Amino acid sequence: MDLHEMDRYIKSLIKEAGHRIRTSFRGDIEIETKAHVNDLVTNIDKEIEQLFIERINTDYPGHRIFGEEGFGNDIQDLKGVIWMLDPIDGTMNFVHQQRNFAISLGIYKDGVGELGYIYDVVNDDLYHAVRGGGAYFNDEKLPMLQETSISESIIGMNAMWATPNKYVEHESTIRLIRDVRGTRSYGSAALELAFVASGRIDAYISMRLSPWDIAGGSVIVREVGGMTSNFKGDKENLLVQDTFMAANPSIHGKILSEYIQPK
Ligand code: 2AM
Ligand code: CA
Ligand code: CA
Ligand code: CA
Repeated sequence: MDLHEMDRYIKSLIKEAGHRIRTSFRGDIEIETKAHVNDLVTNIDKEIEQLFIERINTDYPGHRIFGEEGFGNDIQDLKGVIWMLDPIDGTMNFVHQQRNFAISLGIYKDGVGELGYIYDVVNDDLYHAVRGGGAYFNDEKLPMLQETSISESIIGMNAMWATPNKYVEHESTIRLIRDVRGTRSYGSAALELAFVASGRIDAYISMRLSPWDIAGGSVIVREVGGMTSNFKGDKENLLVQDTFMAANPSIHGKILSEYIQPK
């Protein structure tokens, strides 16, 4: 597998998909709900996933595809090469705001993240990384994350963290909200991972994410020295939904041990 050849191929495919999404704003978008009334999906999410699948099947036969909308393969193990794709991460933002969403893609070989891409479609900003080759924001190499502290940090999290919930003790997470410099909630896990990698926020925590939400971003975050795990501190399992955190290495352990008490 020639990673650099694949990298060029993927960048071109992602830009083409992004162009299609931007063009879709001029037409009608069909919105449906999935698991619940606020869990949205559109015809564009589905079309973009199908575009990737057609291209991958033609140009990379033998590779498997794990996509959110379910048009890819039934993935039960991580053997071989798997493209983990979220065609639109932040569908609610896509529908309501026409911004703050991304295409998210991670390429894994035998369970190891080799390539990662997050494309902020509206801003035409591509974050990417090749394992061992550093992470990039467009053509700019991203620096390694600098040491920071909880009191100087901005944490990406949503408002559920301040409410009673089934995942964590919310008294502890309210203490985290008080102790940090600020919180942000962008509504796209992939973009929040891109912001951790580029140092715009210092951590991102989520109670429930799927493999395609984090596959690309984890590769990018790790290339700048960031840490990724579930709330138990274990490496993420790319076959299941789980809790997830990505953070600057100087605060990752502290957030887990002092502020997040899984139920
Ligand atoms: P999505 O837009 O691709 O569904 C904020 O909602 C973030 O959580 C988004 O990245 C969203 O991805 C993700 N997410 C994961 N599971 C979700 C679910 N069941 N409902 C809504 N958002 C979900
Ligand atoms: Ca979704
Ligand atoms: Ca998603
Ligand atoms: Ca999605």
